[in-house]
Amino acid sequence: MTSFDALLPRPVRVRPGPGRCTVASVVTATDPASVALDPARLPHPGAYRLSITPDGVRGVAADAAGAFHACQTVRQLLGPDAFRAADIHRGPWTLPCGEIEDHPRFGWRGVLLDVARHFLPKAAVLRFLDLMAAHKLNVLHLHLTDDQGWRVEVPAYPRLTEVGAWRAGSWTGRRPDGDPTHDGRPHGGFYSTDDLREIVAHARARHVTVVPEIDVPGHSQAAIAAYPELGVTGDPVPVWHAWGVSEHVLTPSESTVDFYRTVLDHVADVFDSPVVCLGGDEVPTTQWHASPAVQQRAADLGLDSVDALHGWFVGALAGHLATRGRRALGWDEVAGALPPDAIVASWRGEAAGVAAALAGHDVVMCPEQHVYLDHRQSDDPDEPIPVGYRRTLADVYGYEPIPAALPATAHDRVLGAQAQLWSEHLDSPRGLDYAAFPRLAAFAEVVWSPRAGRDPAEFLDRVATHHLPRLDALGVEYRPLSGPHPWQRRPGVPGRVRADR
Ligand code: TNX
Repeated sequence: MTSFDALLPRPVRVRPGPGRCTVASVVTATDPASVALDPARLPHPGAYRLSITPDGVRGVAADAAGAFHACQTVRQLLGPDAFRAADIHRGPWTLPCGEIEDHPRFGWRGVLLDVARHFLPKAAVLRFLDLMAAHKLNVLHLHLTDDQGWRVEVPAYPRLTEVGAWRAGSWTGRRPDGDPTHDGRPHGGFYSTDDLREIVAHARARHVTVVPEIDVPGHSQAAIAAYPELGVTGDPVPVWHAWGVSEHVLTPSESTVDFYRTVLDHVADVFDSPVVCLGGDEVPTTQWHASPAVQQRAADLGLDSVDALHGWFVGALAGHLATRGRRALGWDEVAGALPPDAIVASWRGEAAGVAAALAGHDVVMCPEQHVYLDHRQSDDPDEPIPVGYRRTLADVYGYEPIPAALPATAHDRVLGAQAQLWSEHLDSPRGLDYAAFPRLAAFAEVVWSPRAGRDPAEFLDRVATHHLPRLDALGVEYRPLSGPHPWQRRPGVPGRVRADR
């Protein structure tokens, strides 16, 4: 029998009462239409209240998202079987009586899915949205383009997906005695416009915003493979199969910027998100420095150096997004070049986020030392492809999105935080489940629940007792709390471990 102690993320306030309430079915108990909207009484976006008595369930919400959150809470209170699609007609279903008052701590409760390094089939994206919604997460940042793949069909430029979506091998399956750069196993895939519209609609129905990312002017080798004239040399290059940062970056010509204006027009047509990410991270400028044409371009634009073309490029496209009524989001490298209303994603630690917030930007905190869920979960030698900083479930639970160095006057610049699932090593929905869960449950509580009252021991116990059975019912292949599971081992595949901080 479930109690309010089972809820994850933990609500703002609970007052358990006596008895239980019997409900006819999971479907009727979790129908948002049974939740009254009363924004005057609940001014906090996404807020809801539940009152459960033996006579029934009454819900009040600030808005449609709040009504949806109320239903997610009721679903958890019904018990893990409420997450089994086949069990919805099995009863009787009962709920613990009492009152719940709840609202999110942050408005941006994000997850980045890198569908560029390894393609994630559409069905897996839809399922991931269901899992996000069950955890009250509300922003899916879709990293759609990179050196290793271009995943969004653009009608004006068919080669982006005909060529750019496919590569000759990947990093994941390579053998210690084989080619060090790839495994010779072709990989690829892309989303059609209809697929993306379906993903957006599925997300919208779950109160999740899908923020698309078109990464420029680095991380662009797949686009250059499709259209070599987008590159600096004009020479043909393959879609990249290695992991790292490719030297093949976009050339900052007017025609390349125009190409991307057309791409972004299409993206703005397909995605309803008010925010579009332009990337801007990790841009090697070696090719620019070596090119007289690029040097001339920098001079013509009145820039001090070719390095300044990095910010200029992203700024030009941010300006274009503004003409389409969209706000730009950029990785912290380009913070200085973004328009004032742009959002900065602080990934290289917290300092960049603090600086951007003090400069007047809204920020999303996603420091790689804390919330990169592609990074290893322990130092166990059996941990699948051990990369990055070690971050355990308890570590993620201990993350605090408001940087200690940020003055209180700027706290409201922190829109929230974002967990990141880069996929250099995550080549299937199963691998993704393993990296994401249960750490994403810890992250969900970090961004939803009040900071006060966090108790790591209680949380780990709640995960083990109440949340893993829910994930089991949902068919999530999470990493066991006891340690890495042998089926996820990749013997011999070397990782890149970083000194823990
Ligand atoms: C850094 S976060 C990257 C990604 C990699 C990731 C691997 C960011 C803006 N850039 O391109 O996939 O590290 O953890």
